[in-house]
Amino acid sequence: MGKIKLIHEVRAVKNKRQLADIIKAQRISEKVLQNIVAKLQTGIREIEIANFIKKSFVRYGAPVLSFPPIVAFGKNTANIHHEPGKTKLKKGDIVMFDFGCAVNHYCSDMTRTYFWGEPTTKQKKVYNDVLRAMKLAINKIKKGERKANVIDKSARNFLGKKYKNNFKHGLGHGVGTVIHEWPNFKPKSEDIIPAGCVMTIEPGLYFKGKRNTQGGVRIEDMVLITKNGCVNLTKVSKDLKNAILRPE
Ligand SMILES: [Mn+2]
Repeated sequence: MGKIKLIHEVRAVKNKRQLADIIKAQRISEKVLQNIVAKLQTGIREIEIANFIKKSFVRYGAPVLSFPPIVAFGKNTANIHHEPGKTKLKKGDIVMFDFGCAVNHYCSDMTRTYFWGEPTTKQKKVYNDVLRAMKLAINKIKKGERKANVIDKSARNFLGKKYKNNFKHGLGHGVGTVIHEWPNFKPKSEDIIPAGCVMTIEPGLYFKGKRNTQGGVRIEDMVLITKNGCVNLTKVSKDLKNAILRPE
C-alpha cells in the first residue's frame, strides 16, 4: 500500500495547468492594479475604485474574483479586512489594495500599499520594515526551510522587536481553488510546506493609536514553493520609491 495522503495535501500541490491559471490570474490583477493606480485622484472614493476594479476584471475576461476587493484610504488601512466605503482620498493618505481574480477557478492574491504624497519618516520606516520582513521569509524559504511556523517566525520576530503587537495575522496561506487553503504560515502551524504549492507572503503592520498615526501597511506577493527554493509569481514593484505617488 502506498503512502496515504489527505485531500488538502494533494490539492496544495499544483500541476502545470493549475499553476499557469494562477499566474494568468495574477498577470490580469497586475494590469488592473496599474489601471487603478492611474485612476487615483484626490477626492475619489474607495467604493469607486472597488467598482472600477470589478469592471476591469470583467473587461479582461476574468469576471470571477478571489474575494471582494479591499480598497482602503487613510486610517482605514489599519483595518485588515476593510470594506470599501464612501471615504474620499486625501493628500497624505496611505492607500491599500488587496485583490485577486480566478482563472479556471484558480485564484490569485496580491496586496500593495501606496502613499498619496510624501510619507512621514515613520511611514517610510514602517513600509521598509514590512518589506524587509517579507524578504526575510523568502530568504528562509530559499535556504530550504519548509516548516511553516519557522518561516512565519523569521518575519514575526523581526517585526516584533521593532513593533509591539502590530503584526496581527498569519504571514501567509496556500492559494488554489479557494483563496485561503492549506498550508498556513502561522506561529502555531505544524504544516510542512510541500514543493509545488503556491503560498502568499503578506506581512503587515497596523496602527490604531493616536488619530494622526492611524494606518497600516501590508505587502503581499505569491510564491511558488520549489524543491530547493521558491519563485516569486508577483511581478509588480514594491520598493518604497515606487510606492510614493504624486498627487497633482
Ligand atoms: Mn492573502
